Amino acid sequence: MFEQIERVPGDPILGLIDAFNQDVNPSKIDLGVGVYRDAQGHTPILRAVKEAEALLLARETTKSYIGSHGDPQYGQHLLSLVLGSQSPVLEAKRACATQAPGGTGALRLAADFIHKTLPQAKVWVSRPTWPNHLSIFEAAGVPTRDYAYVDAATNSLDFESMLADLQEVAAGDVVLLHACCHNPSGFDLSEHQWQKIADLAEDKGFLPLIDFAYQGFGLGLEEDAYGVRLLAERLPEVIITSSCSKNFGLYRERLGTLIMVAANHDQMQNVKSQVAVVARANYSNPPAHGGAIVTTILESTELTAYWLQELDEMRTRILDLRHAFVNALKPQGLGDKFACIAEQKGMFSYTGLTPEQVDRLRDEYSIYMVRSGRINIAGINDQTLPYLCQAIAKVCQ
Ligand code: PLP
Ligand code: TYF
Repeated sequence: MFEQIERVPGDPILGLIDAFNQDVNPSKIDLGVGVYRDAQGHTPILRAVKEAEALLLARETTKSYIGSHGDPQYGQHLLSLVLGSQSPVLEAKRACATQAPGGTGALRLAADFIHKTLPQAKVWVSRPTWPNHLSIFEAAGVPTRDYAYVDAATNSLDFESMLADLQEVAAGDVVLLHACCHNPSGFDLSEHQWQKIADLAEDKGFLPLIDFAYQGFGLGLEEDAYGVRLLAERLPEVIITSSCSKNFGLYRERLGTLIMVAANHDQMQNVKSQVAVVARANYSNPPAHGGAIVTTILESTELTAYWLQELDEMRTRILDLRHAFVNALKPQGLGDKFACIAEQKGMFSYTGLTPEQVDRLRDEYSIYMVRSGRINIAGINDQTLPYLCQAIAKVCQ
């Protein structure tokens, strides 16, 4: 039977990893996949994580199942981290958390939940968005539409067009928003713009699904949650998918959380019961180790202090690199063209480089990035910055 099966292309972002590894040029630079790197180009295990794992090794007494929603203590910690420890939403007991295998797993739970319980709903995604968003909804059988987000001509956020497109959203549809550090563009909504989105959601009756994959990588842990908290507090219903891959550096442990916010406690319990059904049909119970690490960190003042410091170091390294990059492009006469890089938030930037320029950077200079012109800022370091800027200047001539 397999003779009829066609080969399909792999993921274009993850495919860059293989292409980069095979390149023998010692000057090669990897600005592709969105993984944090330190000044030495490593993706380190955080000290808080290592110490939590040592404690877990000594303390752990069972490997039995943890239940479809995961560890309830972990869930409580994530609710506080995402919604705020003093959140009126938590006070009203109208939010619940389900531990999931990564932010991706949380998104798939959300997609399956929508398919199962809101079968009329379409999901609206930003144009552009993380390509896996489209794959996840397609796999779950949920139709998607898109709304304007980036103006390609000026490489900037086009909020007016975004609002205009969202006017077309039907009541009961779902609008997927990036909480912060928009992937791929790095263009985030201001507080004022979030308020406009909240007004529109109220007016139109759409359901926001907020993807929160980079909490702590933009302006800070609390600041990055502005839009999430505003919508959860103002609207009766919100879906949030959070990831611990980046902010705890737990990429391969697969740890994320689906947070469902309902109008009241009773409706939340109904929704929660449906999420359990969806989780059971997917993978039954989530993996426990990542959640146990995060719970151990957040229950220790000492480990929490280490974690907050390490997270801040990652965030400020990216921020410093953004400014260093724009400054290094100034002598090449490209300071203005790439000025937006200092303004964008998080790990990613849309550079405005064309697919042809991206191809030349790869073929002639062994510099790897997504063909859309997206770069992972954390892939830059002081040693590679001059070579990178010279190469960009050459392809922009
Ligand atoms: N959402 C966005 C926008 C992402 O960029 C990512 C990946 O990094 C994820 C969700 C999922 O992350 P993970 O499944 O690794 O937790
Ligand atoms: O956008 C990125 O680079 C990260 C990592 O299928 C990633 O979100 C990329 C592609 C993918 C899964 C994760």
